[in-house]
Amino acid sequence: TKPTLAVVGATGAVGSVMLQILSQHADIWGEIRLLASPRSAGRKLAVRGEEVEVMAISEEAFVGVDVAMFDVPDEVAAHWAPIAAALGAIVVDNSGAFRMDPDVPLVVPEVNPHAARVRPRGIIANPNCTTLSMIVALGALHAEFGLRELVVSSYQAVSGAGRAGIDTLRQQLSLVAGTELGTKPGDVRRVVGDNTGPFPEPVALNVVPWAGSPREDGWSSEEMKVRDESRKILGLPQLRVAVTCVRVPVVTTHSLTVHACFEGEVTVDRAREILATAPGVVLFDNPEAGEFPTPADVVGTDPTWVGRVRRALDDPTALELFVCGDNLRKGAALNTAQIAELVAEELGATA
Ligand code: 11C
Repeated sequence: TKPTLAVVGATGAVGSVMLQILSQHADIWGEIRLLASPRSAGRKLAVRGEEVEVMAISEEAFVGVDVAMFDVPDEVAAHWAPIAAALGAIVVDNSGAFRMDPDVPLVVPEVNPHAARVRPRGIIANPNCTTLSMIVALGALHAEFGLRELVVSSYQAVSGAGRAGIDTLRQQLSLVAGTELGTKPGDVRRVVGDNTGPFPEPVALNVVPWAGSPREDGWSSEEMKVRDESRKILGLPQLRVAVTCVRVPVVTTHSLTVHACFEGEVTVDRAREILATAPGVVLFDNPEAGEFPTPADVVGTDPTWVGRVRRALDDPTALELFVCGDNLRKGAALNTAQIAELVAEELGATA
């Protein structure tokens, strides 16, 4: 019999992409249960071409579930994932609640698939969307060149902050459209008012050098996640990471500039070969023809797109890259689904 899957957080921005992906991928699942907060219970959502009624999360709802994909706030995951695991489900969790737990593997199937098999708590964590938007490309380069240091800046889409982030950007864009705003200090802020949603500053006509919540010494939670998670996924606990996370007025697809330093000298030709052949990576790099990835083209696609590959001018061991990845697909729903499929395969499921 095919395994039973639960999608927990089915109504969110990531949850709805999970349902699209389940409808597009090989149909390896038996029953698919959709779970969400009691507020969303009773709604009907389409998956695999059928309408399925959303149930409120409860212990009973997890009985008989083999694999559960979670996309809910950290505190909800912290409460319900262990309950689902105790009831026999293998949980694939996209919150930040378990990622750094030493008894929970943090998995990117193209980089460290073997890690998914060792899961003493019955929970596998899915990385943060910013880490995921670059790590497949970096994992491929690391396998050949040996990564020593990363310096990255992110250009993060508003859907990283869920439906509230998308709604906020759309409302702000409608307030500034057709105006001459953006020419005087504070003019955008005065029109947007308090309507900054999950962001500390207006995001329309702006860039905001902040994502997440404050951590020690001026760092943001998002920046700490990029550092901690990259180290864990690549198995490099001492990796030197410098990172600045920035929000930009893009709906979906995170971008990053990456300065990656390796153990020895690198060549652009070999780096391009690696990127062009790595599973899950598309090399799109011909600036003279105007070809490099941008969020407007990458959104809705699965791979990590890489362009602007250059060797650092002042360091023959370093590469400069520009990377884009759909933060709701590979950055969240797709990677979660890929992990769930690895587990299903281990349980003997076939399409
Ligand atoms: C953002 N990456 O773009 C964040 C959202 O740890 O999964 C995802 C937070 C997380 O705002």
